[in-house]
This record gives sequence, structure tokens and C-alpha cells, in this order.
Amino acid sequence: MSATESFAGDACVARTNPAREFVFALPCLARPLNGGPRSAILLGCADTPVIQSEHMPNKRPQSMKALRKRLEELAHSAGVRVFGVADLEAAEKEVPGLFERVGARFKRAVVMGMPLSPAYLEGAVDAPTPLYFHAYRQLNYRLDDAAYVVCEALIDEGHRSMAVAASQIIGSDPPKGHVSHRHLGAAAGLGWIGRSGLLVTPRYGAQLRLVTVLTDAPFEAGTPLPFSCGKCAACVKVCPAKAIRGKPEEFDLAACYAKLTEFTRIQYVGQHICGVCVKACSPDNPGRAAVGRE
Ligand code: B12
Ligand code: SF4
Ligand code: SF4
Repeated sequence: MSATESFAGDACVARTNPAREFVFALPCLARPLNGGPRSAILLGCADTPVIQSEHMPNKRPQSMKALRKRLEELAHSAGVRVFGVADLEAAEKEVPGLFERVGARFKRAVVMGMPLSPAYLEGAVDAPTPLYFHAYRQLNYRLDDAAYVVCEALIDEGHRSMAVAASQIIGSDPPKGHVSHRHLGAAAGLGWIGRSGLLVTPRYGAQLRLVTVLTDAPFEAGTPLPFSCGKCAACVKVCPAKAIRGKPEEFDLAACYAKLTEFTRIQYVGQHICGVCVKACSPDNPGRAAVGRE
């Protein structure tokens, strides 16, 4: 049931599994004050898989292809421009403990990206700017919303699913997320892990932010792209912490983190952000291999 549905007439109660919250509409019994509204609609959101409303037609399970197409459309209308699927069963063999911080196992990761307009990055020459901070924060909100839309559509189709925050940090030394969006994006074939350690995509370079929905829906997964930084070393040259050394595995996380801690003191920034290596990683960089360029 969506919040835009309405109910004429009597109270309607959506049936739900006993452990869940439910969603219902009440006819208002009180006399309307000054011609005010005659009924109140109370909407609740279930925490986890959910709801079979009496008003919801019995849906036939969709084919994975059709479901994926629908999800891509939903995601696109929420602002997502890059969409792919990673096979987690295969990834878990390579990365034991992949689900340790998630607490539950899943089959696939739907990884989605929203581009960051280069205009926000113009001022980020050797440090982040308040404008970049604004774009960073807004994209995180929008990615989290898009992930919830996709996650709920999957749940409605009966697939156990969970959205992982775009930028939530748990733990320190070094800080981590629940899962690594960029590694999952690479496994999904959206791009490759560049010299900077960021996910570099054919269309946007590293100028995009990411989010993931973990699911049991057995979508066909993508195939990883080869490392394609080619002769480009734009990020190596500009990094103010000299943290980018050439090979992704040589990235100096401690140096980057120390610099970002310094940047938290910039007025109107206040976060561990930077943007300099993101700005450097444009899809038009000379020297970058032509793989997958659109
Ligand atoms: C913590 C964090 C940071 C920390 C630490 C970064 C780091 N290198 O780990 C700090 C504050 C330093 C940081 C800095 C930056 N970050 Co940051 N950060 C995150 C965050 C929240 C978690 C990353 C994480 O868990 N890292 C620890 C992981 C990598 O380590 P791990 O779990 O031990 O994983 C290892 C293995 O287990 C394995 N692995 C893990 N999962 C998987 C999955 C598969 C399939 C495989 C094969 C392997 C594998 O590979 C890993 C490396 O050995 C993510 C959001 C997210 N949830 O992904 C954003 C994120 C990585 N950050 C991002 C960005 C843009 C930045 C900055 C540019 C800052 C900024 N916004 O201006 C810099 C760039 C630094 C750099 N060059 O890497 C973007 C990257 C987008 C992109 N295009 O790649 C992300 C994805 C946020 C987002 N929603 O878009 N970040
Ligand atoms: S690696 Fe770290 S310090 Fe260097 S440019 Fe990227 S975010 Fe900034
Ligand atoms: S700026 Fe160039 S070298 Fe650095 S990650 Fe992007 S493509 Fe690779």
C-alpha cells in the first residue's frame, strides 16, 4: 500500500503479519471543527516484509527480468543513473566475512549511483568547499530514499531485502560501512577500482555517489570490468595528502583520513570529506583506457 492510496467510506485495515506494524485508515468519529476535515488517515510504515492489504490485488510473481526493469525505472525516476547487480554468493567466497557487519546473508546486491555535477567540485582545488558538502549531503539523502523505494518494491514482491545507507560509518580505525558500495559496484560491473580506490565508471568517472540494496531476489549479475585507469594519474598528482600512490592496493588510508580530519575544521564543512580525487577523476581524462566508454 502506498501513502498516496486513499480509502472512501468505512475504515479499512490492511492485514499484516502479527509481528509487524500495520497501516490503516480511520473514519473520523469526532464532529468536524469549523468545517474541518471529516476523516483522518493514519499511515504506518512496516520495518520489514509486510503487508497484504485487502485492497491490494493478488500479484503474480514477476519474472526477474521484468522485476529488474521495473526497479530500474523506479530508481531512474528517483535520480539513479547507474544501476547494476553483484552476485554476493560468489563474492562471499572471495571475501569471507562479507556479511559480518550486516548480520544476515543475501544473494545479490543492487548497486546504484547518482552523478555528482562537476559544477559542485569546481572549488575543490585542494580542499572541500561548503558547496561540495551540500551536494554530498543531498546526494546521500536522495540515494537513501532511492534505495528505500527499490527495497520496498522488492519486499512487496516477496524478496527479503535491506537498504544499506549511502554514507553511514560504523566503527573507527579505520572507519567502515556495513558493506563497501564501491567494491560491490565493481563486482556488479559498473566500473573498476581506480588508483584512488574509488569506483571509476565509464560514464561519470568517479564523480558519482553510491548506495546498495541487499536482496534474495536472484537477478542475473553483472561481470566485472578490467582495471582501466590506463596512463591516467590525475588523482595521484592532486591528492593533498599524497595518499594515492599508483596502484589501488597502495592507497594510504591513514594519510587520507588524517587529511580529512584536518578538513573537518573548515567552516561550513565539518565532515570527513574532500572531493579533490573525485574532481580529478573525470570520464574525459586523457590517458584513461577507452574501455566501456559510452
Ligand atoms: C568509511 C568511509 C570512508 C573513510 C575510509 C575510506 C576507506 N578507504 O575505507 C574515509 C573517511 C577516509 C573516506 C574517505 C573518502 N570517501 Co568514503 N566512504 C566510507 C564508507 C562509509 C565505508 C567504506 C568502507 O567500509 N571502507 C572499508 C572497506 C573498504 O574495507 P573492508 O570492509 O575491510 O573491505 C575490504 C575487503 O573486505 C574487500 N571487500 C569489501 N567488500 C567487498 C565486496 C566485494 C564484492 C569484494 C570483491 C571485496 C570486498 O575489499 C576491501 C578492501 O580491501 C563508504 C560508503 C560505503 N558503505 O561503502 C564511503 C565511500 C567509499 N566514500 C566515498 C567517497 C567519495 C570518499 C571521499 C572522496 C571523501 C569525499 N566524500 O569527498 C574519500 C576518498 C578516499 C579514497 N580515495 O578512498 C564514496 C565513493 C564513491 C566512489 N565513486 O567510489 C563512498 C562509496 C560513499 C558513497 N555513498 O558514495 N571514506
Ligand atoms: S585520497 Fe583522500 S586526501 Fe587524497 S584527494 Fe582523495 S579524499 Fe582527498
Ligand atoms: S583520476 Fe585517473 S588514475 Fe585516478 S582513479 Fe580516475 S582514471 Fe584512475
